[in-house]
Amino acid sequence: MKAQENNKAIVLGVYLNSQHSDKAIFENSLKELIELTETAGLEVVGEAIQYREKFDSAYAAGSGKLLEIAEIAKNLEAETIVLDINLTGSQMRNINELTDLKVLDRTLIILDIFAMRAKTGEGRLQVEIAQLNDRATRLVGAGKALSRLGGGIGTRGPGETQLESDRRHIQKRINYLKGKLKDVQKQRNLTRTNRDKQEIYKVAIVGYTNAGKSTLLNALADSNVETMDQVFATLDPTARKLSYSEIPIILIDTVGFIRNLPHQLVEAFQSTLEEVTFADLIVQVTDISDPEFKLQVDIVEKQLEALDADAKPRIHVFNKVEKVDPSLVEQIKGTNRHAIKQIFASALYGNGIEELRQAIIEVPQATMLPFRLVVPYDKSNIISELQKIAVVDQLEYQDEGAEIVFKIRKNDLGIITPLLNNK
Ligand SMILES: Nc1nc2c(ncn2[C@@H]2O[C@H](COP(=O)(O)OP(=O)(O)OP(=O)(O)O)[C@@H](O)[C@H]2O)c(=O)[nH]1
Ligand SMILES: [Mg+2]
Repeated sequence: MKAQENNKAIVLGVYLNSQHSDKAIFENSLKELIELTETAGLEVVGEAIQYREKFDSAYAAGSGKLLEIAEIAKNLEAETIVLDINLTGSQMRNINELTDLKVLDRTLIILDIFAMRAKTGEGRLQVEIAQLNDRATRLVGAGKALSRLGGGIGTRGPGETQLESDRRHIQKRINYLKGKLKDVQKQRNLTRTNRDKQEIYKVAIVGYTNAGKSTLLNALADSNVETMDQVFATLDPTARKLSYSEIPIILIDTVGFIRNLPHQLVEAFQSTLEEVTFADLIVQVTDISDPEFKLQVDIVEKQLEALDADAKPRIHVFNKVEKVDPSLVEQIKGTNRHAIKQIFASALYGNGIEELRQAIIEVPQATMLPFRLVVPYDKSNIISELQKIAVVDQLEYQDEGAEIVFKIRKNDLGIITPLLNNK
């Protein structure tokens, strides 16, 4: 039998007495890192916390603690250590030389999950750029530590040759990939311009990873986008039409947010995240059953600010409501001052979905103007023109002409004014 690659890991969190005011937040971050590590395909066989005043410049953690972990790792046959700190290249090398363990951090783990999940050409290009940028910043001092990671985690994506090459080589490859990405993005921009021309209302579904965004999209669009009980199931923005709406509305599923999202990923995924920047309405999804949901709301809030999307009209969906005590719902009501509306929903079981659909439809309609006209029969082309751009509520044929009751978007006033004057 072929020897299995060792994928056992120990996770280490370093608690800074000076920086971490809230221990629960620190512990949850560590818990999340363990889940991320397992998602990336490692088996977490041990976890450790070290309390310190500040990070050690050479090792991040204390060398004594690291040696202790190296010993435990030997007993548990683990070959990898994952730290909940972002390490510099030389810290990685030092830890590697001290412990003889493969060294990973939160950023490398997240980058690896993204590399695993990226399915489209655009997604793959974006992840590879992020990985190369990450590698370039750690190159100084990393020595062979980076290349000694070997196959598997931390190296999925760009091949071995890039690992060994210098910064300039990496930069050349980044530029090449960025060029290719530009070509792919032209197509996305074209699609967006077309939607803009047709004045299709765009709704971006955003939220923490695993909040239920794709499940919600499926419920609203009767679609079948992949959902998983795992982080970062969705990387590519997927667009679907909102069902049961007279006016065309496009829902766009987006990549989930997470605390300490590596900035290289935010930069590389800029074009994907632009779907949020260009949206007319934001549907913010929060998993209310997560004990940490308030922190998740804060993180999403910050990301929306960074994307310049925090002033857009917003509906806040508190999802997985069937899992929580109704008293929690009472507590939360009216707490998001950014949102036009808060809706308590269960995307999986359908609660709140119709309320949400109506709320989404009402936003563009609120900026629509109502009209009532009687169109003489010799001008009936006006009716067919109106049917193209308006929401027709009523059409009745009377003696003097056709009576039409309709709503149009304010932006379309320019189109219909000549029609009306010409009547
Ligand atoms: N109990 C319950 N589970 C839900 C609900 N909505 C979604 N889920 C589950 O939550 C998990 C994550 O759902 P997704 O829709 O994939 O979440 P997402 O926000 O798209 O996640 P990423 O794309 O990974 O960021 C899946 O296992 C869903 O079945 C809900 O209302 N109640
Ligand atoms: Mg998803």
